[in-house]
Amino acid sequence: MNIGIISIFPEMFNAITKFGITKKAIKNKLLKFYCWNPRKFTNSKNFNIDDRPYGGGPGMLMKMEPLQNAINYGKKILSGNKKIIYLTPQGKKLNFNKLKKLINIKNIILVCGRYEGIDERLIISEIDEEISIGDYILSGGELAAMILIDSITRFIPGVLQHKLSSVEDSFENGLLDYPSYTRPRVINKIHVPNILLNGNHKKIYYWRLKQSLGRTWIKRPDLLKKIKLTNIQKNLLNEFKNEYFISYKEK
Ligand code: 4HQ
Repeated sequence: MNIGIISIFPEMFNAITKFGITKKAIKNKLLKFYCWNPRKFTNSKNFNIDDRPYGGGPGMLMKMEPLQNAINYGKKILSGNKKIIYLTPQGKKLNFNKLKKLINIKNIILVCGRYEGIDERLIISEIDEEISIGDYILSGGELAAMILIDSITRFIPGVLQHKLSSVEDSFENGLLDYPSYTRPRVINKIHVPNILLNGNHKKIYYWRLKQSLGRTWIKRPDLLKKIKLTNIQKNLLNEFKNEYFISYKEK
């Protein structure tokens, strides 16, 4: 997968290219990363990339021409199917399903806006899709782009060594993760659940699935409404609920 960034702050992307799984994916050539700075694609003599909005009002807009030139340059370099994405609160909300669709695209170009945004005509003529990371305002599209890149990289085959089974992987089954523990066995008088110490993998598997279901039911009931549970899952969740109500009565 190739990802091209259009941004006037390319150094910000060191946060993903120099650390962690994303760095490793680039090193192993599973992800190829490009960055094009609109400032290098200006024809004006003072390298202006912003200008005042027609009609007045506060703030500046990114000019169309440098962005357009940078996008065209990127399109020339990348071969194969492409999608030009603009990060904006106007876009469709990024989620698991969206990422799964994007992973099939060979080249993604992410346009990062600054200031009050970009000239509307760039959206009309160049942008294939608008994506938002949430209902709040950032000071630029860069952080949003990095969130998209970080989360999509985890889906690239070969990036995660421990390919989790579909039941265990959170969100693959639409559920939250089960609780996890590492040494020591007791911290602040809180014990690691005994079942995890017995080495009975079948029991552990069902315990974890039950915890996943229970947690989702408590913390994100909205997620539970979106999926169809198997009979086994329904039974496990009922067990969880009964135990939960019993422990509630005891308190
Ligand atoms: N911005 N999800 C304004 C966002 C944003 C978001 C990016 C702020 C674009 C011009 N992007 N610039 N929320 O708030 O993606």
